[in-house]
Amino acid sequence: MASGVNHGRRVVVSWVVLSAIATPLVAIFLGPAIPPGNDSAQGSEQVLANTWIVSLITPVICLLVVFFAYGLLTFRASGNAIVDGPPLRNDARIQIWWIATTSTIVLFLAGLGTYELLQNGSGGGQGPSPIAVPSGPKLEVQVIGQQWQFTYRYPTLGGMESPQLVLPADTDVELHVTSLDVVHSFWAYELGVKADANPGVDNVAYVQTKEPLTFHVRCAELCGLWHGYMFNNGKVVAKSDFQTWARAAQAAYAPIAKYMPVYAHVYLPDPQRRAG
Ligand SMILES: [Cu+2]
Repeated sequence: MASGVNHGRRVVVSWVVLSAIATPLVAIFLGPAIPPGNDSAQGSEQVLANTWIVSLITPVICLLVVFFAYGLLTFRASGNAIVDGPPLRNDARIQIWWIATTSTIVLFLAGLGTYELLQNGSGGGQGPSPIAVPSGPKLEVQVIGQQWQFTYRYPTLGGMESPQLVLPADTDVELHVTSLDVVHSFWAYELGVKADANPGVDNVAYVQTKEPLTFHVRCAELCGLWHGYMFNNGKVVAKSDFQTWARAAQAAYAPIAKYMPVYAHVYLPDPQRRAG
């Protein structure tokens, strides 16, 4: 423009000011409020990753908003004049800056995600042989999907089955997720765990519990007529309460134990014994 106004500087200053205000607000108030919350180690990792992501994209969004708003307000044509400015092409400095910045952001987030995955394993299900296995002892619990409820088996408690997922607090848990019929998805929302339950597949997911709480379990894969009713509550309880619960549940389970298949990581019908 002939007015001598430095539009580029105005845009940059507005962008820096807006970003300096918005980014801390997003990092402090929005990021930590994003689900699933801090009720497990994996949940906390997801909250941390989400906080980084929304904080890093805030300046990018601010730039787009400022650039768009400034362009609309400043270069608005008046009257009936249809005038176009000179075309702008290829600013090498801006292109290099843009590519370097966005590449750095993407690589940083990939590095952060990989580091977190290797630290605590994933609550997302990593197939039968996970790359990232948390160190230390783990309580094995099997999640079995079937139309239309989840049941849970505890191999360290004699292969006992329970209709409710009960876990001890402050414990590393190794979930083995499978299905007896169609594809389901085990989703323990507050624990930050969601893993596909496929027939014939042992899908391993990890969760490190924290404080006692009641959490929601839902099926997250359309699995038939009553999919919408495939939910119940699970519980994280104090370690001593877990022992008490386990003894009571084992006693309740005892009469049907002899009808149950031996604990295994998948349960498929024996093809030699098909009824035809
Ligand atoms: Cu379902």
